[in-house]
Amino acid sequence: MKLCKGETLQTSERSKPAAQIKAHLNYRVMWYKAALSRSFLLLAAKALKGRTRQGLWPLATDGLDMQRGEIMKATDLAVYGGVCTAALIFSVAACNGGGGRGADGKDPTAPLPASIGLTQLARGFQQPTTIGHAGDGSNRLFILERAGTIRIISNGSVAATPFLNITKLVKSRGSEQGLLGIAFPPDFKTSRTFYVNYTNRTGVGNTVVARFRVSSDPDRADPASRVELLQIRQPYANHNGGQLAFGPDGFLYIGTGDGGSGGDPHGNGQSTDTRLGKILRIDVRPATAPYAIPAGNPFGNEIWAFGLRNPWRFSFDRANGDLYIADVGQNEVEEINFQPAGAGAGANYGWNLMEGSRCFPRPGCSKTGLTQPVAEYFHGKGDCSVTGGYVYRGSAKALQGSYLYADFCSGRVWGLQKNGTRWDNRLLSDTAFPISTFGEDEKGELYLADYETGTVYRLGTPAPSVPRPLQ
Ligand SMILES: [Ca+2]
Repeated sequence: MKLCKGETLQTSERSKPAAQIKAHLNYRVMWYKAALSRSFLLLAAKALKGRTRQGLWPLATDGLDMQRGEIMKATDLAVYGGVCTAALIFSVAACNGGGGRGADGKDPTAPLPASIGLTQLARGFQQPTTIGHAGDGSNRLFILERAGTIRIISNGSVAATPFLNITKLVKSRGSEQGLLGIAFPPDFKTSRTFYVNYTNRTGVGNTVVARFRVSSDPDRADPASRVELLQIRQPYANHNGGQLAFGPDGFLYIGTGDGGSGGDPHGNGQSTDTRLGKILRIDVRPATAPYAIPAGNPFGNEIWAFGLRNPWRFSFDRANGDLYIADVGQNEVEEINFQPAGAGAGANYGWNLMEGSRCFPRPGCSKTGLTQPVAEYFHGKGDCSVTGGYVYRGSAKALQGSYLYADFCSGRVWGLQKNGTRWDNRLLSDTAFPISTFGEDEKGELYLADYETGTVYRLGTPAPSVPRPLQ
């Protein structure tokens, strides 16, 4: 285990998990409440949205006491945000887009689409956190459930027996805790190993990255094969990151949150002596045990990039290796960060000196040396917590080259696209559910998960409308 300095375990857990949506939303909308009648808003909520987010999991929690009181309906936030003036604002030009890369034919980019369609693939999952694939030709999807199980979708059917069940190892009491990430290495077909990220039952719930091996049955992992690669002490229950992904360099990348509470009280995001608030990069190839620090890591430790608050989801563009990091904001700003393939070692994404492109917690910071997001949006219109996605490389030509991402609270989905030095962005869908994660399959098709009902959808272009027959 390679603990960094400054990772002392704290007992003053200020952030509690239950009903986080209530405290989280209350914090952000209390001034709305003061100005507007609750009864009016609830009526308006029912009329306009009809959505509820009871007992759900806001990834942008901010260290308030989450234990007490009622669960707040997200309709409240949707309406408060809609009625009030906190308009969605992007730092990018909201225009039609078009052109872009693709001259080499490797990463074709279509103009930003006008919308997307969703087709239900499977349902019945319990709080799905991650959608992954093994890259072994089986085209199975692996759905992680927060409490600690992994279930397989094969040919559209959900296997009755879980691929893995580690609920006894996983602490999931806090709404941001649980089994949070999976990655299959490029050599999975021969190594039959894979990696998971979860919070364990030590302290408030430490972050663990562990390796498992598949049993003789390809649809069953061997729970006894577990090898723990690293463990990171968590001072608070929230902001655990959780994403795992192998980069085009073959190294394992790990997203970690700032340790939690609110405002990053220990300054973890800006410290290069802790693995909290980072994108980590380690070499897990068989010759190194439990892992090695790759040459080229900027600080000689696990850290690849820093200044992150809670990079719940990040992904590599399978066409070119570009890295997209969606970092969940504190009070006002959700952001998308970008690293071109081959660049970005040691990038500082600003937290907790900045929240998005704004100085935090007040104006007047020095932005020198800080990498600014390529896109951001403010809370409001129901938006409060970004769920990063993927650059679309599936079969729908209209979606090619668009980075698709969503907001957990509002259910809205956007497309983002780099066109030269400009980033174009467009709202593509306003779904009625909380989107906890996106996922790719082996062929590059994209999926997303409705956290509330446990439904997995496939993304594509909208089905053509059927003309109504003449009367
Ligand atoms: Ca930032």
